[in-house]
Amino acid sequence: MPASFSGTWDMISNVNFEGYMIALGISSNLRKIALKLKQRKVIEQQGDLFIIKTLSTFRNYTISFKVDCEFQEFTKGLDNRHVKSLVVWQDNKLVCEQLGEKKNRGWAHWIEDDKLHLELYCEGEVCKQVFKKSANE
Ligand code: 1AG
Repeated sequence: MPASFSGTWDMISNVNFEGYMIALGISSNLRKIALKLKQRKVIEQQGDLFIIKTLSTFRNYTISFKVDCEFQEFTKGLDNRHVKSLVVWQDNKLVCEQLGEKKNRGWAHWIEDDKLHLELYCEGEVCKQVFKKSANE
């Protein structure tokens, strides 16, 4: 059993978010705002059921899914695309494939050294984010 992802996680690093956003076609004005944000993840996990909230002072984004069950995702407030998403376990990694207009798009979450790791993929760009458990829990 992988470690529980549940909890509130605060961003401590964000590498190549710019490259990922360029691959998604985000405008330079929006990228400038987005780059400054300290994102927070609030995750509720019950077995294979997940609610993942990405919070910031500028915009919030929430998805909910069950592992191994395909779902339609609309990336509202991000790049505003419709994708067909599927999240699976690959060992202790939660891996999502987002099928749509953009090639090789998806992400992977895992827990390592009490930190929440996230890689975001789009058309060969990789953004690496790390979050630590919030001080409030
Ligand atoms: C994700 O994580 C990404 C969640 O699905 C949001 C993270 C980065 C933003 C993605 C693209 C940038 C597009 C536009 C920039 C505008 C606003 C930035 C707002 C950032 C906070 C919402 C995987 C998983 C949950 O953790 O979906």
